Amino acid sequence: MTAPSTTATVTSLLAEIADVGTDQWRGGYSRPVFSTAETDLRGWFVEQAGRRGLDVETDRNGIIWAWWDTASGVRKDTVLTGSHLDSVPGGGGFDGPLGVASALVAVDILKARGLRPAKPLAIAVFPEEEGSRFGVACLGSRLLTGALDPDKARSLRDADGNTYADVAAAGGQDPRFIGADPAALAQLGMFVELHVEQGRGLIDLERPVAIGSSILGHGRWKLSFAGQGNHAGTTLMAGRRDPMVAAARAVVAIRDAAREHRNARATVGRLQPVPGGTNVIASRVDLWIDVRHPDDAVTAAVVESITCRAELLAAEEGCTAALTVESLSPTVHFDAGLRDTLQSLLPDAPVLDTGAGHDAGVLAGHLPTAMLFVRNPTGISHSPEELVDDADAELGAVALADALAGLLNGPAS
Ligand code: HGY
Ligand code: MN
Ligand code: MN
Repeated sequence: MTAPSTTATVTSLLAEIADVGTDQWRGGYSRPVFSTAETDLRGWFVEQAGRRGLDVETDRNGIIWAWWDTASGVRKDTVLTGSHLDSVPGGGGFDGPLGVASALVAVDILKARGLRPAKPLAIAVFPEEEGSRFGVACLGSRLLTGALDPDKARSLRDADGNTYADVAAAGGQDPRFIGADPAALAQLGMFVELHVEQGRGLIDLERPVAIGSSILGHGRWKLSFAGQGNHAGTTLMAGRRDPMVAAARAVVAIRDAAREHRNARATVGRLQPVPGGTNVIASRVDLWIDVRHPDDAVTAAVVESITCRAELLAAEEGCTAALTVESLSPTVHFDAGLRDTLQSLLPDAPVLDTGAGHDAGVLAGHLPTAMLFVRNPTGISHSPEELVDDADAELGAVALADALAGLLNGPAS
């Protein structure tokens, strides 16, 4: 792996956006799609890509494409890389932006090496990968691939009740034209996404970079408890139908349901009482559940168990419970051929699975897809404690450049 002769490094690029979307209350970053912060990051990427002579365009789904075209200008068999710029609330600075910054530096490295790609190279920035604003993970790549119905997307609402359609329109994206884009997919030959590792695999293996093998199946459900809202002071405890008590019991029951299956994970990270007053017994409480397991049938069994427990404890509290699915992603195994090619190009990189979802998991159903992971010395993610050491960040970009070089001049997929 030869280091680049350009000035930009992954660390210097990430330093340029280090102040964008900082969250003083939660810590870390809050960069929801169509927020000022995320819009600023998109502008930053467009400027960086333009500075590298890439041909930049934003499509009708809000995906930004930065093209390094061949002399012919024909966009076929493209080697695609990239990631996302949006974050979870109070997230780290590497989940998403590391893959985007590494892609820019990989282009610098390949240009510095004098590469004349035999196929086009493109960097994509996918919007709303986290699903933090509108609830559906990988919204941009799901629209691109037709995995998300455009009408459903247009009607998704954020916590303030704003629809995706209205927010997109205000952000300059015409919501009438979102939806499957087979012409865009037809230009692509393969996708390699570099991402910060969201776990401890590379810490334990003492390696800086890994190749991805699979993504754990995962889904999101909304569980709503309805009861009787009332005054906190004039309502005796006997006879209350308090959905907050039902929800609190459900959070423990959800943990217990996951514990019954080895390797299952179930998380409640978000709970919203309505109306949410200190001196008010809630009339409704919504909570969201993230369930994951390598076997999709086990994920379904955990959700079934949660449903039964929720209905039972709701009845005991004089409330009702309703569960609705928000998004579902089956376990994805990356393309074995592409994974093997990456192993031959990066012989020092071990192969790791991941429990985190990615746009690569969505695209994997449509073209050969792979991932590279860069060591995170804290092993923590979706938190301000997420970290990548400077040296590993640069090694990740060089590994991506080596992988892309091999793929750009390899056989057509
Ligand atoms: O939730 C996930 O697994 C990913 O970080 N969006
Ligand atoms: Mn991510
Ligand atoms: Mn994430």
